[in-house]
Amino acid sequence: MLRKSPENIKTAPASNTERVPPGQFVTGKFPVLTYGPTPKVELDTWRLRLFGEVEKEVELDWQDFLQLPWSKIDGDFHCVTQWSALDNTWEGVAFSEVVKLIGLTAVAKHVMAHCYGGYTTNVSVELLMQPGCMLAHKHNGEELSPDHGWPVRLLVPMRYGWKSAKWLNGLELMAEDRPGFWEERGYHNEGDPWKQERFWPELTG
Ligand SMILES: Nc1nc2c(c(=O)[nH]1)N[C@H]1C(S)=C(S)[C@@H](COP(=O)(O)O)O[C@H]1N2
Ligand SMILES: [Mo]
Repeated sequence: MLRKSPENIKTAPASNTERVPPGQFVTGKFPVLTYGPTPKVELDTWRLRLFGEVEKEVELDWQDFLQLPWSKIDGDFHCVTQWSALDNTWEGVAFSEVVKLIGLTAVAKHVMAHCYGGYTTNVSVELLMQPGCMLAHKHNGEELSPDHGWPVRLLVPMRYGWKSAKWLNGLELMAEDRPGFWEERGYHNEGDPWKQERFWPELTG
């Protein structure tokens, strides 16, 4: 399950090195990568829980979510299994807009994303506040398909894809960092594709 040695990772074609992080290969498709089955989510029972180190805990239903300010971003998507899908557009609600609803306590420094199906992943508040990080509902002009996280996935374009949690149903603000599903199982805590932060440093040497 764990791919460890950087020696085994071929570098991307030279012409793409500015767009494509080292060790990645461009695919024209948008593959599905999920651990386990696609959970069944329905809009009338969909909820997004915003909790933890916040001034006000909030639970959004679908109508609440639709009323938040929406934005659109362009971005590339890099999976740690080495495929990169370039030129995606995403539409949804910026994490920074969600923060306006809940307010952060002084010690809120980390976020655990929670999903239908039980998947989790951790990201820093500092990173999520950057432009491009959003709760996405549309990909390339269309609603996400069920396999890609419908109705809402987290999108963290500057990290490997496993940080972009599908079927998002909670954001937990935390004072201390905690590893999510893959971060507990050998994936790097940060996951910056430009630094090839694929696996725990102790696995790659
Ligand atoms: N809930 C959930 N989110 C998830 C995953 C998952 O297994 N469950 N897989 C992650 C991984 S490893 C990647 S690369 C991307 C893939 O997104 P895609 O299936 O839309 O291409 O989703 C991420 N988000
Ligand atoms: Mo991935």
